[in-house]
Amino acid sequence: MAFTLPDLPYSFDALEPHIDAKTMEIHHDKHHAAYVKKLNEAVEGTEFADMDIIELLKNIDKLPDDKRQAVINHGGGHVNHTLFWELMSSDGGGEPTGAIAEAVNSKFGSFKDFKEQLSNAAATRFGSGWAWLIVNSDGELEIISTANQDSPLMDNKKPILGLDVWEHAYYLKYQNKRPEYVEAFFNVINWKKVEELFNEAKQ
Ligand code: MN3
Repeated sequence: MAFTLPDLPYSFDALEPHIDAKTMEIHHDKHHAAYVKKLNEAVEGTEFADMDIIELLKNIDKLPDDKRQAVINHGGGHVNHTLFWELMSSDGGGEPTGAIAEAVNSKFGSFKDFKEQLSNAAATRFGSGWAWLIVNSDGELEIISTANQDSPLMDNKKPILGLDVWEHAYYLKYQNKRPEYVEAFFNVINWKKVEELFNEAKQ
C-alpha cells in the first residue's frame, strides 16, 4: 500500500493568528503532499513500499544506495510533518503538566530554560531543518536539531516535540524573522500530545 497524506487534524485557520491559514494550506497541501508523492515514487515496486514509515526510517541503512537519500529526504519529510501537525492545537500553548513537566524541569531546570534552549536550537540551525525535543536511547530528554528532513528516528532517537524551521513554514507571515515564528509556535504547542509521546517513548 502506498504512503498517504494524512488530513490535517484541524482547519487551515485553526492556529491563527500564530500560524496563518495560507501557510498551513501550502505547507500541508503542497509541501507535505510532495514528500508523500516522491517517497512513493522512490519505493514503488520494492519491499519497502509496504513498510510502516517509522520502521522504514529506523532501517534506513538497509535501503539500497540508489534509494536511500530519496527516502531520507521524502520519508523524513513525511514522518516529520505527520508528527508536526499533531504537535499543534488551537487550544495549545502554555506550559506542560504531568510527567513531561516534571521531566522538563528535572532535565533543563525550568520551563523557561527549556524554552530558551529549544528556541536557540531553532534559531541557530543554519539553512533548512528542524529543532527537536527527543527521548534518547537512555530514556533521557535531549534538545537537538537536524538538517533538511533528517528524522531523529534514523538515529534511534524518539522525537516528542519538533519545530519545522524551513522558510516554507513561516516566510509568508514572518519573512526573515525566524525567532518571532519560534515564539509564536510556543502559543500552539499541543502539550497533551507531547506528554502522550513522552509516555510512549519511555516504555
Ligand atoms: Mn515543512
